[in-house]
Amino acid sequence: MVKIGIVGLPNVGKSTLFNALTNAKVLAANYPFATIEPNSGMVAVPDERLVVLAKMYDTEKIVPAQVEFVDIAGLVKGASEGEGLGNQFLAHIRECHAICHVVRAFEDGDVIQTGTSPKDDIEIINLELQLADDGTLAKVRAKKGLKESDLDEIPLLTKKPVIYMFNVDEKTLHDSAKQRELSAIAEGATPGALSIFVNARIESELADLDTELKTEFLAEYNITHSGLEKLIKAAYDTLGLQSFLTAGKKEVRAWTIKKGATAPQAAGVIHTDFERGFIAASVAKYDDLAAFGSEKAVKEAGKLATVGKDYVMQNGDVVEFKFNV
Ligand SMILES: Nc1nc2c(ncn2[C@@H]2O[C@H](COP(=O)(O)OP(=O)(O)OP(=O)(O)O)[C@@H](O)[C@H]2O)c(=O)[nH]1
Ligand SMILES: [Mg+2]
Repeated sequence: MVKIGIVGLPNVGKSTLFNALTNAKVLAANYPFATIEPNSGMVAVPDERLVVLAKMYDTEKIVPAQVEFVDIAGLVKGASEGEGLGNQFLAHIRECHAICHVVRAFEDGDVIQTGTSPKDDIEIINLELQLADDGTLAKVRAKKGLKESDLDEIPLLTKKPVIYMFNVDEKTLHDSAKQRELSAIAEGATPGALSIFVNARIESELADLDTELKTEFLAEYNITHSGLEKLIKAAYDTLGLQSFLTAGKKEVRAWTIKKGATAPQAAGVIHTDFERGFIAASVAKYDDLAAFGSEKAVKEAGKLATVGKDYVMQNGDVVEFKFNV
């Protein structure tokens, strides 16, 4: 399962974002270091296709893909030397696949500001992550009998893909010039990193609502995609992930695989036996299913393909594997 660690300065809205993402109601408060113990929460990856397929296949059970989020204490300058609380919890971030770096970019005189500007704030955090990695490497090097190549195995923080999540006010949410400016700062700090823009407070206030109501309220703010959708999309893109689907009477389900994975590799995500005993797969495109209304109709239109072991999976493939075990 994909695991994403949330980092940033104190009081920038990390826990507020965490609550918006997971609806967990952890303490988010207007003082630095509100978070002490790390929070972790699992979230279903939003995927409307599952609902459509469940209707089509008359299925009760929908099993979405899941993502785990980890929220830790804010990091401060000097964290690597023990300043603040965040450093001791970086171990939790080390286990993550990607980092969500939350940067304050909202104006609110009532909320204590621990940083100075998005650019400086980002530099402080990235320097602390770098110093934490240096410390880890030094510790490992000090151990006798280790080869330099063993160092490649260490899960370094600075090697993880990072997504910059700018916590913005309503104005900035619709100010594309300002967003370009912030993206450029992120790009300067981490070339190739994706930037997303979320108003964590609005979204955390809507966290209780069911998806439909939430979508409606977000639309009132002219927000077309929730922070969760944006962050998960960015994470999947950065990590080179995609999903394929299985659908039947028993369940409709989304599975996460690497882009470029072959049919047997995809089968292996369901069960290692499926990969070993892979014979073929029958693949319908989700879009065809949605257009034709049923698997039968897709088949009659000649759009149900049987693929072999070299087939490279595509996003939205609805698959049935044939295998022997
Ligand atoms: N105006 C405004 N305030 C926000 C926003 N997001 C968070 N806040 C406020 O900022 C304060 C800090 O939020 P937290 O989510 O606790 O921040 P944190 O980054 O988890 O802080 P630590 O755990 O102390 O590191 C709270 O008072 C929030 O209500 C936002 O988008 N807009
Ligand atoms: Mg917090």
